[in-house]
Amino acid sequence: MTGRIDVLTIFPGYLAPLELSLVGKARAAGLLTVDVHDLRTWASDRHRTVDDTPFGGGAGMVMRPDVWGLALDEVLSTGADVSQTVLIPTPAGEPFTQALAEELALLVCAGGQLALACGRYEGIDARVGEHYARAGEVNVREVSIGDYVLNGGEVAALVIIEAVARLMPGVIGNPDSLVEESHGSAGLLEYPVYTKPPSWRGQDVPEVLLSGDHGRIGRWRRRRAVDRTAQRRPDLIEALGPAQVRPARALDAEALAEVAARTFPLACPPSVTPTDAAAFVAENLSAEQFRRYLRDRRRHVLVAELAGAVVGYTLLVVGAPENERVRAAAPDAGAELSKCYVLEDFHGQGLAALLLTETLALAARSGLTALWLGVNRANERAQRFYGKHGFERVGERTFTVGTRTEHDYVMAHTLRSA
Ligand code: JEB
Repeated sequence: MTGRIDVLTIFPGYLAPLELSLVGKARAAGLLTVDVHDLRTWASDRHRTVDDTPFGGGAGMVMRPDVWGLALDEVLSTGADVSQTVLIPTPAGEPFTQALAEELALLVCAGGQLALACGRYEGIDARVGEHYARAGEVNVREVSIGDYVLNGGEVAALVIIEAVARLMPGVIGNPDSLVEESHGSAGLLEYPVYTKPPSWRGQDVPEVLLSGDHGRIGRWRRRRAVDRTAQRRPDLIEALGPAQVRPARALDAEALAEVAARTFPLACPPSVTPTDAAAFVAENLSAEQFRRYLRDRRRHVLVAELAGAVVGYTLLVVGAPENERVRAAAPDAGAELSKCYVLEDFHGQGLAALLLTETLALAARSGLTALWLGVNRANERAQRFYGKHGFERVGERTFTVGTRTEHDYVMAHTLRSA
Protein backbone atom coordinates (compact mmCIF):
# COMPACT_ATOMS: atom_id res chain seq x y z
CA MET A 1 0.00 0.00 0.00
CA THR A 2 1.26 3.47 -0.83
CA GLY A 3 1.31 5.96 2.01
CA ARG A 4 0.83 9.62 1.36
CA ILE A 5 2.32 12.80 2.75
CA ASP A 6 1.03 16.25 1.76
CA VAL A 7 2.86 19.43 2.64
CA LEU A 8 1.12 22.81 2.50
CA THR A 9 3.33 25.89 2.43
CA ILE A 10 3.76 29.31 0.87
CA PHE A 11 7.36 28.25 0.03
CA PRO A 12 7.13 24.96 -1.90
CA GLY A 13 10.77 25.40 -2.98
CA TYR A 14 11.86 24.84 0.63
CA LEU A 15 10.80 21.20 0.32
CA ALA A 16 13.05 20.52 -2.68
CA PRO A 17 15.41 18.31 -0.59
CA LEU A 18 12.61 15.72 -0.49
CA GLU A 19 13.63 14.76 -4.02
CA LEU A 20 17.00 13.63 -2.66
CA SER A 21 18.32 10.74 -0.62
CA LEU A 22 16.21 8.36 1.39
CA VAL A 23 12.92 10.13 1.13
CA GLY A 24 13.49 10.19 -2.62
CA LYS A 25 14.19 6.44 -2.48
CA ALA A 26 10.96 5.71 -0.65
CA ARG A 27 9.11 7.74 -3.23
CA ALA A 28 10.92 6.05 -6.11
CA ALA A 29 10.19 2.63 -4.61
CA GLY A 30 6.51 3.52 -4.71
CA LEU A 31 6.22 3.23 -0.93
CA LEU A 32 5.41 6.84 -0.48
CA THR A 33 3.79 9.71 -2.34
CA VAL A 34 4.86 13.16 -1.23
CA ASP A 35 2.99 16.14 -2.66
CA VAL A 36 3.95 19.72 -1.92
CA HIS A 37 1.19 22.30 -2.36
CA ASP A 38 1.44 26.06 -2.64
CA LEU A 39 -1.00 27.50 -0.11
CA ARG A 40 -1.52 30.60 -2.28
CA THR A 41 -3.41 28.40 -4.76
CA TRP A 42 -6.35 28.73 -2.33
CA ALA A 43 -6.09 32.50 -1.76
CA SER A 44 -8.95 34.41 -3.38
CA ASP A 45 -7.75 37.97 -3.91
CA ARG A 46 -5.63 39.44 -6.66
CA HIS A 47 -2.56 39.55 -4.39
CA ARG A 48 -3.11 35.95 -3.21
CA THR A 49 -3.04 37.14 0.42
CA VAL A 50 -2.73 34.44 3.11
CA ASP A 51 -2.17 36.60 6.24
CA ASP A 52 -3.72 39.44 8.21
CA THR A 53 -3.15 41.51 11.36
CA PRO A 54 -3.65 39.78 14.73
CA PHE A 55 -6.83 40.41 16.74
CA GLY A 56 -5.85 41.89 20.10
CA GLY A 57 -2.89 43.67 18.56
CA GLY A 58 0.77 42.86 18.60
CA ALA A 59 3.59 42.57 16.17
CA GLY A 60 3.55 40.57 12.96
CA MET A 61 0.88 38.85 10.94
CA VAL A 62 -1.22 35.71 11.39
CA MET A 63 -2.24 33.25 8.67
CA ARG A 64 -5.93 33.42 7.75
CA PRO A 65 -8.12 30.43 8.65
CA ASP A 66 -10.30 30.71 5.54
CA VAL A 67 -7.40 30.12 3.15
CA TRP A 68 -6.11 27.21 5.27
CA GLY A 69 -9.64 25.75 5.47
CA LEU A 70 -10.06 25.62 1.69
CA ALA A 71 -6.58 24.15 1.25
CA LEU A 72 -6.91 21.44 3.90
CA ASP A 73 -10.47 20.51 2.84
CA GLU A 74 -9.24 19.83 -0.66
CA VAL A 75 -6.03 18.01 0.26
CA LEU A 76 -7.79 15.85 2.84
CA SER A 77 -10.72 15.06 0.52
CA THR A 78 -8.40 13.61 -2.11
CA GLY A 79 -6.48 11.55 0.46
CA ALA A 80 -7.07 8.08 1.79
CA ASP A 81 -10.09 7.65 4.01
CA VAL A 82 -8.20 5.06 6.07
CA SER A 83 -6.65 7.39 8.60
CA GLN A 84 -5.61 11.01 8.43
CA THR A 85 -3.32 13.09 10.59
CA VAL A 86 -2.73 16.83 10.28
CA LEU A 87 0.54 17.95 11.85
CA ILE A 88 1.00 21.63 12.60
CA PRO A 89 4.62 22.50 13.39
CA THR A 90 4.79 25.33 15.93
CA PRO A 91 7.27 26.33 18.64
CA ALA A 92 4.34 25.90 21.06
CA GLY A 93 3.70 22.27 20.09
CA GLU A 94 4.19 19.04 22.01
CA PRO A 95 7.71 17.66 21.43
CA PHE A 96 8.10 15.70 18.20
CA THR A 97 9.67 12.43 19.39
CA GLN A 98 10.87 9.13 17.96
CA ALA A 99 7.71 7.57 19.42
CA LEU A 100 5.57 9.94 17.34
CA ALA A 101 7.74 9.28 14.26
CA GLU A 102 7.09 5.54 14.73
CA GLU A 103 3.36 6.14 15.12
CA LEU A 104 3.28 8.23 11.93
CA ALA A 105 5.37 5.68 9.99
CA LEU A 106 2.77 3.04 10.88
CA LEU A 107 -0.01 5.34 9.73
CA VAL A 108 1.70 6.02 6.40
CA CYS A 109 2.65 2.33 5.90
CA ALA A 110 -0.98 1.39 6.43
CA GLY A 111 -1.96 3.67 3.55
CA GLY A 112 -2.96 6.60 5.74
CA GLN A 113 -2.46 10.26 4.96
CA LEU A 114 -0.19 12.68 6.76
CA ALA A 115 -0.72 16.38 6.04
CA LEU A 116 1.81 18.93 7.25
CA ALA A 117 0.55 22.51 7.58
CA CYS A 118 3.58 24.81 7.44
CA GLY A 119 2.89 28.24 8.85
CA ARG A 120 4.90 31.45 8.52
CA TYR A 121 4.77 34.86 10.22
CA GLU A 122 3.37 34.48 13.77
CA GLY A 123 1.70 31.19 12.87
CA ILE A 124 -1.73 29.93 11.80
CA ASP A 125 -5.07 31.17 13.24
CA ALA A 126 -5.73 28.81 16.17
CA ARG A 127 -9.22 27.91 14.90
CA VAL A 128 -7.77 25.85 12.02
CA GLY A 129 -6.39 23.11 14.27
CA GLU A 130 -9.49 23.26 16.49
CA HIS A 131 -11.79 22.87 13.48
CA TYR A 132 -10.20 19.69 12.12
CA ALA A 133 -9.76 18.22 15.58
CA ARG A 134 -13.45 18.82 16.31
CA ALA A 135 -14.67 17.11 13.14
CA GLY A 136 -13.30 13.90 14.64
CA GLU A 137 -12.15 12.04 11.55
CA VAL A 138 -8.80 13.78 11.50
CA ASN A 139 -6.11 13.46 14.14
CA VAL A 140 -4.59 16.92 14.69
CA ARG A 141 -1.24 17.39 16.49
CA GLU A 142 0.62 20.62 17.09
CA VAL A 143 4.28 19.61 17.35
CA SER A 144 7.64 21.29 17.96
CA ILE A 145 10.95 19.86 16.75
CA GLY A 146 12.92 21.56 19.52
CA ASP A 147 13.40 24.52 21.81
CA TYR A 148 14.69 27.11 19.37
CA VAL A 149 12.87 29.50 17.06
CA LEU A 150 12.53 29.03 13.30
CA ASN A 151 10.87 31.39 10.83
CA GLY A 152 8.29 28.89 9.67
CA GLY A 153 7.19 25.26 9.65
CA GLU A 154 8.99 24.12 6.47
CA VAL A 155 12.27 23.00 8.04
CA ALA A 156 10.30 21.23 10.78
CA ALA A 157 8.30 19.44 8.07
CA LEU A 158 11.53 18.25 6.43
CA VAL A 159 12.78 16.96 9.76
CA ILE A 160 9.53 15.15 10.47
CA ILE A 161 9.29 13.59 7.00
CA GLU A 162 12.87 12.31 7.15
CA ALA A 163 12.33 10.83 10.62
CA VAL A 164 9.14 9.09 9.42
CA ALA A 165 10.29 7.96 5.95
CA ARG A 166 13.44 6.23 7.22
CA LEU A 167 11.27 3.98 9.39
CA MET A 168 9.36 2.67 6.39
CA PRO A 169 10.41 -0.82 5.26
CA GLY A 170 12.81 -0.74 2.33
CA VAL A 171 13.90 2.86 2.87
CA ILE A 172 16.98 2.11 4.92
CA GLY A 173 19.35 -0.37 3.29
CA ASN A 174 20.30 -2.04 6.57
CA PRO A 175 17.31 -2.66 8.86
CA ASP A 176 19.73 -3.92 11.58
CA SER A 177 20.51 -0.29 12.34
CA LEU A 178 16.83 0.29 13.11
CA VAL A 179 16.63 -2.78 15.36
CA GLU A 180 19.71 -1.65 17.28
CA GLU A 181 18.20 1.79 17.66
CA SER A 182 14.89 0.65 19.03
CA HIS A 183 16.05 -1.77 21.70
CA GLY A 184 19.62 -2.39 22.85
CA SER A 185 20.32 1.10 24.03
CA ALA A 186 16.73 2.34 24.48
CA GLY A 187 16.58 5.61 26.33
CA LEU A 188 20.33 6.23 26.09
CA LEU A 189 22.51 8.25 23.76
CA GLU A 190 24.60 6.25 21.30
CA TYR A 191 28.11 5.09 22.18
CA PRO A 192 30.97 6.65 20.17
CA VAL A 193 31.93 4.86 16.93
CA TYR A 194 35.27 4.36 15.16
CA THR A 195 36.56 3.04 11.84
CA LYS A 196 39.87 2.72 10.00
CA PRO A 197 42.59 3.84 10.26
CA PRO A 198 43.20 2.46 13.78
CA SER A 199 45.56 5.34 14.51
CA TRP A 200 44.82 8.86 13.26
CA ARG A 201 46.69 12.05 14.16
CA GLY A 202 47.99 10.52 17.35
CA GLN A 203 44.60 9.21 18.47
CA ASP A 204 44.15 5.45 18.69
CA VAL A 205 40.91 3.52 18.49
CA PRO A 206 40.17 2.14 21.99
CA GLU A 207 41.98 -1.18 22.33
CA VAL A 208 38.85 -3.08 23.43
CA LEU A 209 37.24 -2.54 20.00
CA LEU A 210 40.13 -4.38 18.32
CA SER A 211 40.03 -7.26 20.83
CA GLY A 212 37.33 -9.33 19.14
CA ASP A 213 35.88 -10.03 22.60
CA HIS A 214 32.22 -9.25 22.02
CA GLY A 215 31.32 -9.45 25.69
CA ARG A 216 33.94 -6.85 26.59
CA ILE A 217 33.01 -4.72 23.59
CA GLY A 218 29.35 -4.79 24.58
CA ARG A 219 30.11 -3.79 28.17
CA TRP A 220 32.47 -1.03 27.00
CA ARG A 221 29.82 0.39 24.67
CA ARG A 222 27.22 0.28 27.45
CA ARG A 223 29.60 2.10 29.75
CA ARG A 224 30.30 4.86 27.15
CA ALA A 225 26.62 5.24 26.28
CA VAL A 226 25.62 5.58 29.92
CA ASP A 227 28.49 8.02 30.71
CA ARG A 228 27.64 10.23 27.75
CA THR A 229 23.99 10.23 28.64
CA ALA A 230 24.74 11.25 32.23
CA GLN A 231 26.97 14.10 31.04
CA ARG A 232 24.80 15.40 28.23
CA ARG A 233 21.25 14.32 29.05
CA PRO A 234 20.73 13.87 32.79
CA ASP A 235 16.98 13.99 32.08
CA LEU A 236 17.28 10.66 30.23
CA ILE A 237 19.15 9.13 33.16
CA GLU A 238 16.40 10.27 35.51
CA ALA A 239 13.79 8.68 33.24
CA LEU A 240 15.52 5.28 33.53
CA GLY A 241 14.31 5.04 37.12
CA PRO A 242 16.40 3.90 40.09
CA ALA A 243 19.53 1.81 39.64
CA GLN A 244 19.53 -1.89 40.50
CA VAL A 245 21.67 -2.89 43.43
CA ARG A 246 22.92 -6.49 43.17
CA PRO A 247 25.86 -8.65 44.22
CA ALA A 248 28.82 -8.27 41.86
CA ARG A 249 29.60 -11.09 39.42
CA ALA A 250 32.97 -12.17 38.01
CA LEU A 251 32.16 -10.36 34.75
CA ASP A 252 31.89 -7.07 36.67
CA ALA A 253 35.61 -7.04 37.57
CA GLU A 254 36.70 -4.71 34.76
CA ALA A 255 33.78 -2.37 35.29
CA LEU A 256 34.52 -2.27 39.02
CA ALA A 257 38.18 -1.47 38.36
CA GLU A 258 37.14 1.39 36.09
CA VAL A 259 34.68 2.80 38.62
CA ALA A 260 37.31 2.44 41.36
CA ALA A 261 39.96 4.20 39.27
CA ARG A 262 37.59 7.09 38.65
CA THR A 263 36.20 7.44 42.18
CA PHE A 264 39.14 6.73 44.45
CA PRO A 265 41.21 9.83 43.54
CA LEU A 266 38.19 12.08 44.14
CA ALA A 267 37.76 10.80 47.68
CA CYS A 268 41.42 11.41 48.53
CA PRO A 269 42.46 14.53 50.40
CA PRO A 270 44.41 17.06 48.30
CA SER A 271 47.67 16.02 49.98
CA VAL A 272 47.55 12.68 48.14
CA THR A 273 49.33 13.25 44.82
CA PRO A 274 47.80 11.83 41.64
CA THR A 275 50.85 9.54 41.41
CA ASP A 276 50.22 8.11 44.88
CA ALA A 277 46.52 7.67 44.15
CA ALA A 278 47.28 5.98 40.82
CA ALA A 279 49.74 3.63 42.50
CA PHE A 280 47.16 2.71 45.13
CA VAL A 281 44.51 2.08 42.45
CA ALA A 282 46.91 -0.05 40.37
CA GLU A 283 47.86 -2.15 43.36
CA ASN A 284 44.58 -2.50 45.23
CA LEU A 285 41.81 -1.73 42.77
CA SER A 286 42.80 -3.44 39.49
CA ALA A 287 40.44 -5.76 37.61
CA GLU A 288 42.64 -8.62 38.76
CA GLN A 289 42.28 -7.55 42.41
CA PHE A 290 38.53 -7.28 42.01
CA ARG A 291 38.42 -10.79 40.50
CA ARG A 292 40.22 -11.94 43.65
CA TYR A 293 37.81 -10.01 45.91
CA LEU A 294 34.86 -11.56 44.10
CA ARG A 295 36.16 -15.07 44.85
CA ASP A 296 36.94 -14.23 48.50
CA ARG A 297 34.12 -15.33 50.80
CA ARG A 298 35.07 -12.67 53.33
CA ARG A 299 34.54 -9.84 50.85
CA HIS A 300 31.10 -8.79 49.68
CA VAL A 301 30.84 -6.51 46.67
CA LEU A 302 27.52 -4.92 45.73
CA VAL A 303 27.16 -2.93 42.53
CA ALA A 304 24.69 -0.25 41.45
CA GLU A 305 23.77 -0.96 37.85
CA LEU A 306 22.11 1.60 35.59
CA ALA A 307 21.06 0.58 32.07
CA GLY A 308 23.49 -2.32 32.22
CA ALA A 309 26.52 -0.29 33.35
CA VAL A 310 28.14 -0.35 36.78
CA VAL A 311 28.02 3.18 38.24
CA GLY A 312 28.83 2.50 41.89
CA TYR A 313 29.83 -0.19 44.35
CA THR A 314 30.39 -1.08 47.97
CA LEU A 315 33.01 -3.41 49.37
CA LEU A 316 32.40 -5.02 52.75
CA VAL A 317 35.33 -6.86 54.32
CA VAL A 318 34.33 -9.38 56.99
CA GLY A 319 36.61 -9.86 60.00
CA ALA A 320 37.56 -8.08 63.21
CA PRO A 321 39.56 -4.87 62.66
CA GLU A 322 43.30 -5.59 62.36
CA ASN A 323 44.30 -2.12 63.52
CA GLU A 324 44.50 -1.92 67.31
CA ARG A 325 43.12 1.60 67.54
CA VAL A 326 40.17 0.66 65.36
CA ARG A 327 39.51 -2.48 67.45
CA ALA A 328 39.54 -0.36 70.60
CA ALA A 329 37.19 2.21 69.06
CA ALA A 330 34.75 -0.29 67.55
CA PRO A 331 35.09 -3.51 69.59
CA ASP A 332 31.87 -5.10 68.23
CA ALA A 333 32.63 -4.46 64.57
CA GLY A 334 32.72 -7.69 62.61
CA ALA A 335 33.35 -6.09 59.22
CA GLU A 336 34.68 -2.99 57.53
CA LEU A 337 32.70 -1.00 55.00
CA SER A 338 35.83 -0.56 52.94
CA LYS A 339 34.39 1.21 49.89
CA CYS A 340 31.17 3.01 49.03
CA TYR A 341 31.56 4.90 45.77
CA VAL A 342 29.31 6.28 43.04
CA LEU A 343 30.66 7.84 39.83
CA GLU A 344 30.58 11.64 40.06
CA ASP A 345 28.20 12.06 37.09
CA PHE A 346 25.62 9.95 38.94
CA HIS A 347 25.72 11.76 42.29
CA GLY A 348 22.58 13.35 43.69
CA GLN A 349 20.23 10.53 42.70
CA GLY A 350 20.29 8.64 45.96
CA LEU A 351 22.45 5.86 44.50
CA ALA A 352 24.97 5.82 47.36
CA ALA A 353 22.10 5.69 49.87
CA LEU A 354 20.59 2.75 47.97
CA LEU A 355 23.93 0.93 47.92
CA LEU A 356 24.62 1.61 51.58
CA THR A 357 21.14 0.52 52.68
CA GLU A 358 21.51 -2.74 50.76
CA THR A 359 24.99 -3.29 52.18
CA LEU A 360 23.75 -2.76 55.75
CA ALA A 361 20.91 -5.21 55.08
CA LEU A 362 23.39 -7.75 53.71
CA ALA A 363 25.59 -7.30 56.79
CA ALA A 364 22.61 -7.81 59.11
CA ARG A 365 21.54 -10.95 57.18
CA SER A 366 25.09 -12.28 57.54
CA GLY A 367 24.72 -12.05 61.32
CA LEU A 368 27.04 -9.08 61.81
CA THR A 369 26.18 -6.86 64.78
CA ALA A 370 28.35 -3.85 63.95
CA LEU A 371 30.39 -2.34 61.08
CA TRP A 372 33.20 0.17 61.02
CA LEU A 373 34.63 2.44 58.37
CA GLY A 374 37.42 4.96 57.98
CA VAL A 375 36.63 8.35 56.46
CA ASN A 376 39.10 11.13 55.80
CA ARG A 377 38.90 13.93 58.37
CA ALA A 378 38.54 16.54 55.64
CA ASN A 379 35.68 14.73 53.87
CA GLU A 380 32.72 16.30 55.65
CA ARG A 381 30.29 15.36 52.93
CA ALA A 382 31.05 11.65 53.42
CA GLN A 383 30.86 12.03 57.23
CA ARG A 384 27.43 13.63 56.95
CA PHE A 385 26.29 10.88 54.59
CA TYR A 386 27.42 8.06 56.89
CA GLY A 387 26.01 9.93 59.89
CA LYS A 388 22.63 10.10 58.20
CA HIS A 389 22.74 6.34 57.74
CA GLY A 390 23.43 5.51 61.38
CA PHE A 391 27.24 5.66 61.62
CA GLU A 392 28.78 7.48 64.57
CA ARG A 393 32.27 8.80 65.07
CA VAL A 394 34.06 6.55 67.54
CA GLY A 395 37.78 7.27 67.06
CA GLU A 396 40.67 7.90 64.70
CA ARG A 397 43.27 5.88 62.79
CA THR A 398 46.14 6.41 60.40
CA PHE A 399 46.82 4.56 57.16
CA THR A 400 48.99 5.02 54.08
CA VAL A 401 48.27 5.84 50.47
CA GLY A 402 51.54 5.44 48.61
CA THR A 403 54.06 7.57 50.46
CA ARG A 404 51.51 9.53 52.50
CA THR A 405 50.20 8.86 55.96
CA GLU A 406 46.52 9.76 56.15
CA HIS A 407 44.41 10.51 59.21
CA ASP A 408 40.92 9.08 59.22
CA TYR A 409 38.01 9.24 61.55
CA VAL A 410 36.68 5.84 62.51
CA MET A 411 32.90 5.58 62.37
CA ALA A 412 30.85 2.63 63.57
CA HIS A 413 27.32 1.41 62.97
CA THR A 414 25.45 -0.96 65.26
CA LEU A 415 23.09 -3.14 63.24
CA ARG A 416 19.59 -3.69 64.55
CA SER A 417 19.20 -7.44 64.29
CA ALA A 418 21.91 -9.61 65.72
C1 JEB B 1 7.18 26.27 13.34
C2 JEB B 1 7.11 29.01 13.12
C3 JEB B 1 7.26 31.78 14.77
C4 JEB B 1 6.66 32.36 17.37
C5 JEB B 1 7.92 32.61 16.89
C6 JEB B 1 8.22 32.30 15.57
C7 JEB B 1 5.27 29.14 11.81
N1 JEB B 1 10.84 24.09 16.92
C8 JEB B 1 10.33 25.13 16.23
N2 JEB B 1 10.78 26.38 16.30
N3 JEB B 1 10.09 27.16 15.52
C9 JEB B 1 9.13 26.45 14.89
C10 JEB B 1 9.27 25.11 15.34
C11 JEB B 1 8.58 23.91 15.03
N4 JEB B 1 8.06 22.90 14.81
C12 JEB B 1 8.13 27.02 14.00
C13 JEB B 1 6.16 26.86 12.57
C14 JEB B 1 6.14 28.24 12.46
C15 JEB B 1 8.11 28.43 13.87
N5 JEB B 1 6.83 30.31 12.86
C16 JEB B 1 7.59 31.45 13.34
C17 JEB B 1 6.04 31.51 15.31
N6 JEB B 1 5.73 31.80 16.58
C18 JEB B 1 5.72 30.42 12.08
